[in-house]
Amino acid sequence: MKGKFITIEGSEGVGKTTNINFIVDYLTKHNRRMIETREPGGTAAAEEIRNILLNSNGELIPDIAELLLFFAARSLHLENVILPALVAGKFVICDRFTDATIAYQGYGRGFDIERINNIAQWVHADIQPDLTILLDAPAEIGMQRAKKRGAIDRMESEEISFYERVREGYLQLAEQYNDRFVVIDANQSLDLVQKAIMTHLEDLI
Ligand code: Z5A
Repeated sequence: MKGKFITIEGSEGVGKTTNINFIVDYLTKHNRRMIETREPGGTAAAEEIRNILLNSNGELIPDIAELLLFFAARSLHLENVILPALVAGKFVICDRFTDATIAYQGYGRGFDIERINNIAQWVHADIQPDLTILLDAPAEIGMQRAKKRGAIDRMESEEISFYERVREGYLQLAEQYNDRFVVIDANQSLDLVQKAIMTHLEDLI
């Protein structure tokens, strides 16, 4: 792969969207070719799956269906968008990837992590991000920020303890894969968050 795969992770409301805009601006100023994309989503069919996952219109989505839908969307996204961009030498800036499945479906819902890793291996073999930026903040801070935006979706309707487990899961992943993860305190000012992100981008480019 000639390109670089950058993923942005964190519990809800930690500032992923805000900081992805910053990363895109930074890489544009440095004349890097890139695509910006997200999970679940990134292709027409994967966006339909996103819609099912986030707005099920009251229909029960069993946890196993949720897990498999995230991976189905990921497979579509990888084949149609991520891999072609990486092969073409572009930077891929992706809002969430498999670390989110381990944090949310593994630590959050309680699925066996080994089993999730086996499905991940099946879906994307050895494709891993070159850099994963984990924006870390206490769950209640992220929830307060997210709620200010208005209506909440199905995945945003859990108890706070769920998002606390998700945060803990992310921190464990960051420790386990410290060769590609950087953890940034998302509870500090946006200016400081972006200075920290810039340092890691400089290293990467
Ligand atoms: N999910 C899953 O379960 N399993 C998977 O495998 C995958 C996903 C891939 C969709 O994700 C849901 O799917 C998500 C996880 C699950 N559900 N949850 N919960 P998403 O990424 O599309 O949605 P999200 O996690 O809910 O992201 P978000 O709520 O859109 O938040 P964000 O993008 O991280 O935050 P933001 O919109 O940039 O910022 C929120 C507000 O905070 C905004 O007003 C900012 O101006 C403000 N902000 C940001 N940074 C700061 C600082 N530093 N200080 C003060 N204010 C700030």
